[in-house]
Order: sequence, then C-alpha cells, then structure tokens
Amino acid sequence: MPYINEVEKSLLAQPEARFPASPFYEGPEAPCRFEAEVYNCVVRGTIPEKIDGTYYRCMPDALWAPLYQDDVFINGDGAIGAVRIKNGHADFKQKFVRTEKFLIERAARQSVFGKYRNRYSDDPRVKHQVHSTANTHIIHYEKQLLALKEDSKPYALDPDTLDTKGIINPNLDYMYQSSDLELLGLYDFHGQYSAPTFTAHPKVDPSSGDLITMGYEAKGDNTTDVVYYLFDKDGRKLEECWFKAPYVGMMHDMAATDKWIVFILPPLQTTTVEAMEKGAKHFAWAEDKPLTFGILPRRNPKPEDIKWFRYKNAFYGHTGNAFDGADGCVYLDAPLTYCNKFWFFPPLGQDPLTTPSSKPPPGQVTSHYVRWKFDPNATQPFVEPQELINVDGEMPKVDDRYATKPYTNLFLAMADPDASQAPVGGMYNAIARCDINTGKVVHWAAGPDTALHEVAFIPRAADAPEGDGYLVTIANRRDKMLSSILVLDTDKISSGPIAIIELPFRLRNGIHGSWVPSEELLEDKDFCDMSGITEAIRREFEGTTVNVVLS
Ligand code: V55
Ligand code: FE
Repeated sequence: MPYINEVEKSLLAQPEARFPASPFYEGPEAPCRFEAEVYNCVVRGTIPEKIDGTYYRCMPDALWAPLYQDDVFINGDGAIGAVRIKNGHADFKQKFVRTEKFLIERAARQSVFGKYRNRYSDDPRVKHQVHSTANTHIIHYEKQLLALKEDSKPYALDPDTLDTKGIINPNLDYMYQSSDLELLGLYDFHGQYSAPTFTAHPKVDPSSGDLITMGYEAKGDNTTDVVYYLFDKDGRKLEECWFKAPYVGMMHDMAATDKWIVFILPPLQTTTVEAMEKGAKHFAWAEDKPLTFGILPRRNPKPEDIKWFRYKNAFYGHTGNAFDGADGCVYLDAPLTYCNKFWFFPPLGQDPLTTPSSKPPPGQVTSHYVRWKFDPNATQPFVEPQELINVDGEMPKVDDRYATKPYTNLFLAMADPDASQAPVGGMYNAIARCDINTGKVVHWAAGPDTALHEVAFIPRAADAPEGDGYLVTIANRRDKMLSSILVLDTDKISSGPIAIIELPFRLRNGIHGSWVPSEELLEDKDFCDMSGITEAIRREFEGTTVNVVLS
C-alpha cells in the first residue's frame, strides 16, 4: 500500500496549475495563490505602542501555470500584502489586484497572457487594454493605494479593503469614477497622465509632497520616448516633458533632487517588436551598451535640456537617494552591480543558466554602494563612481523625510558578510544600517535558511533624528516553510528583531513596499471583517485589558 508521498509523486497537477520545474516556481517559491486575512497575528516580543500604520508590499505570485516554460518570476500576478499595526497588535491581509489579466484569466481558469511584457505572445483570445500585473511597488497617493508595474498606468486600490477600484466594485465610493480607464480600476491623474507606461519608482519630495514620476517606452513597445511628469500632492499636474533616450532599455528606477531629475538607463535592452512577435523576451542584456544616466531640470524642463552621461557596461538596480551639491552638481547614491542581476534576460542567443554576463568579472565583487556625480556644465559625458559602502547589498532605503536631500543613514538588504555560503536561493539574508559618510555598517543576519526582503523605515516620532526608528521587513523561513514580519529597532539592529509577527503560512519573495502612517489614511474603515460586532459588544470590552492567566 503506497504512502501519500509516493502517490503524490505519481499524480500530476492539473495543467492550469502545473508549474514549471524551476526555482521560480518550486519549494519555498512555489506560488501561494491565496487571499488571506489574519486578525490579531501571533506576535513574539513587543511591538512598540507608538507604531501606528500599515505596511503594504507587492508580491509577484503566478496564479496560473505560465503558457511558456521560460516565464520569469517578475511576471507573477500582483498580490498585495498588508500588515496593520496598532496598539501593539498586528492584523494581516493579502489580496490580488483585479488587473485585466487577473479577471480574464480567472474567467478562462488558466493562463492566457503570455511572456513578461510580450503582448504578442498572448493567447489570441485576449482582448485587453492593459498588460499590467501590478506586481512591483505599492504607494499611497491621493488617499488611495497605487499598485505599480512599469509597463502600464497604476491600478488604484482601497487602502482598507485592498479592493481594486473601478467597475469590478461599482459600489465603492470612488471619487473620480469618470474615465473609461477609471472604470477598469486604473488611475490616470484625472485624465492628466496620457502615457501608457508609469514607473514603479516614483519619488515623493517630503517638503512639498510633490510626486515625481516618469514612463519609458512611452509611445509603445521599443520606442525611445521617455516622459517626465511632476504632480503636486493633490494630483495637479505641474510639469510634463517628453524626450528621447539614446537606446531603449529597462529604465526601472529614477532619482530626484530639489532641482534635478535623474533618468537611469541600464544595458537591459528592449528587443525589437519583430523579435517579440517571434517570441523573444522583452529584454536582453546588451554587452556593448554602457550604463547611462540623463539629468533634466525638475522645473520648466525642455526636451533639449536632457544631458546624458555614461559609464561602462554595468547593472543598476535601485536608487538609494539623490541630492543637490553646494557645487551645483547632482549626486546620486545607489548600489552598482558589476554583472547582469537579471540573468534571466541574457544576451540574445545565450542560455540564461550559463551566460557569463550573470557573473561578476573575475576577481570582482557583485555590488557596492556608490556615489555618482553629474555636473550640468560637464563638457564630456563620462562618469566614474566613488565607493561609499563596501557591502554586497540592494533594495536600498533611506528615511523618507530625507528623500531628495542630503542624508547620512542608509538601510540595505544584503548578503551575510560572515557566512561561508551564499544566501539561500540567491536571496539576501541580512539587513544593514550604514553611515554613508563614514562607511560604517551595523548589520544583523537571520541565518542560513531565511531570506530577508527590502525594509521599510518608520520614524520613532515625527521629529525623531534622521534614521532613528524602526524597520519592518518580511522573513521567509525556508526551514519552517512559513513567513513572518520582523520589526527591528534602528538603535539595536545587530541584536535582531524586537518583535516577530508570525504568519500561519508561507509567502514568496516580494518586491517593494511602503509604510503608511495611520494619520495619512483617510477613512477609519475596518481592515479586517468586523461585521456583526455591535456597539454594545464593543463597549463591553472598551478600555479593559484582559489578564490572561497562564498556569
Ligand atoms: C523589477 C521588478 C519587476 C519588473 C521590472 O526589481 C524590474 C526590479 C516585479 O517586476 O517588471
Ligand atoms: Fe524596483
């Protein structure tokens, strides 16, 4: 009589859920595919009472087995995870963005969208306006969440229910339900944003609340057109400037200072539409292209004002921060990676698993945190970085109150510098607080079986010193096949989390997230289902503390 584990091996999953045998879809990264609500998570330790807000994050999570076996992790459907922390307690919720892809594939009960950002590889029955998976970043703007994917406009979500706005939820009290796009749940700044694409990394100027944003491939696939937009905190358009890039590539992140915008163009080049029609991936690493930067005045920019700079062939992931120098130059701080971190987009004709471009040049490290200097009056286009922090890390975060301004503190997800082996599955397993002026690093490593993600920073108080407060991040415990949310004190990074919010399930590797303080959230709607709880029941327990007797 065969035991269950033997039987299971002999029975294949149904085709629509038979995921490829690849590290993107197996074991600790197997798709989760669920929506969830956990009221009052189990918390170990103590969450400081002052922490009051919600941490939102995006997680690509393939709901359906991909049409193509070589599909990539970053093509997963956008699942929004949210943990609301109040009075030392934590409630968790997760919901998928109701993208057109989600709705059409749910109707089909299978995958019908094709490869990552290759609309020509979709099932011919797919009739859609928007290809977005809404899986990269989630920000709070104009009293709503915007779920971002750089190939499309943002999807707007309710910050309490995580419901996607628009036609799929016609009962929502939706302020701007006016245009066709808004009926689909998309946000286009009340008709002011005409480009089809919107970066996953807009910046917010903390002094004004201005939203600084851009789109690339802004006149369609493989177009060199780039558009810069500036909006005020209430959604009014202040600037719009269209210009052309020297080549088309994954302009994933950007940077801004008080006076300048920095556009970043790494050598992940876009393939031609003809190649995409024949099934090519959207991007291919170009060994002959330099990492390229463009600076444009933040106010009153003209297309001819864009000034381009270039370095060698190298990879740029994410911006730490940028600021104006007293010398009139623009400074940009970011990790610099000496190989193609997106190995799954190899040079044309090469195998993703063996391509040399995915390994750092012999004798060199993977990445460093560096500073770039752009002189608006420079007469030659070459730039060389200066090393600030000698650690291998990414997903840089600064205290948002210092974004676009000079700063000192940097938080990074990094590889444990003391570990003999690489972190599990190529993921980071440590987090660091760095002083960019002295190069000093204080870190905590979670151990060999845990993947740690990007952190979010929470100031200890509104007037706390820069970088003083708490960090939240998600830990994927591969030893337990469970995930938890960690809270660390920035004063005591190296002793590890002060609180661990336990989830009774496993999440996948996530991308980016945002901390939103409660006072910025518009309505005090229930986050978890509290229906059926009357005022009388509530009053019964008001102001009381339950003394749990443990014997
Ligand atoms: C990134 C992630 C994306 C993407 C492009 O982290 C770049 C970088 C989750 O999707 O589409
Ligand atoms: Fe990113």
